[in-house]
Amino acid sequence: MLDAISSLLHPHGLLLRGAFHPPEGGTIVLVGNAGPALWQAFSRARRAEDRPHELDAWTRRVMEPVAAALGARVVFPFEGPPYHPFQRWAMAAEGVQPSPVGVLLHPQYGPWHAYRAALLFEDRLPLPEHRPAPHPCDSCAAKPCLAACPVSAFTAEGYDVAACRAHVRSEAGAACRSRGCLARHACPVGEAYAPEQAAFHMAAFAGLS
Ligand code: B12
Repeated sequence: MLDAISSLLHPHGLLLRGAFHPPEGGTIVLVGNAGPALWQAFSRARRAEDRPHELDAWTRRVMEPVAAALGARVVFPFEGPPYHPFQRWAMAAEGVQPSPVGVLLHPQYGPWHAYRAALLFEDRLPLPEHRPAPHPCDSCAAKPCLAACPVSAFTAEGYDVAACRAHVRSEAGAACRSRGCLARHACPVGEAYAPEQAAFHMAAFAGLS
């Protein structure tokens, strides 16, 4: 079944990120992206009339038929509030743990990955055993992510969203807008999104798209 799901996702640049059995029964399968494939597939199929939420609209268009073909329900990270707990699900589904700046760190992709949908199955699908990998942040003494933010938005008290967004929208925030979050870039793990994709996500975050 997992192979069948992966094959349906592949043409759209989407990955089966992991799956788990929630206590309430059934199976939750997480779908997401890492690497350049999602951006390539989305760029071919994007529609201007979907603005300002082009990626969300594309994700629905792609995932609803996939879910129907599999007899699953599909839910999305952008539905809410209240939001579906994608980060909690991700920690249960695959070897990711929070980085000091909040985004979940993947042992291979670093901070450069995201979740796009979850397929909810009523059945308890057989799943391969989960082999936990070491969390890269545990052996990262320097924690360059914490020092890289130009407005020190990441503190012991949490993430200062207002300071981050104001900076990204300002003239001084040009590097964050064009390259993507500098704290994520400071992470030594994983390969950053291409500038065009990074700029797209930052514009959406800053309300500039
Ligand atoms: C609201 C939201 C935001 C808000 C507020 C975020 C905030 N930190 O306060 C804004 C708009 C500011 C935002 C910004 C960004 N976001 Co955001 N956001 C969300 C959204 C839609 C809902 C989060 C939520 O409230 N969930 C509800 C709770 C109940 O869910 P939960 O999974 O149980 O939450 C648990 C985890 O979050 C965990 N947790 C989170 N951080 C930490 C840190 C520590 C130390 C620990 C122990 C636990 C922990 O604890 C929570 C309680 O159990 C999610 C999508 C989703 N549905 O989850 C994306 C999501 C979290 N965002 C994501 C991203 C990538 C970003 C940005 C980097 C986007 C960008 N600019 O490129 C930025 C920066 C975020 C940052 N550095 O923290 C990704 C994270 C992927 C990942 N690798 O982890 C998500 C999952 C969306 C996705 N499509 O994948 N975001």
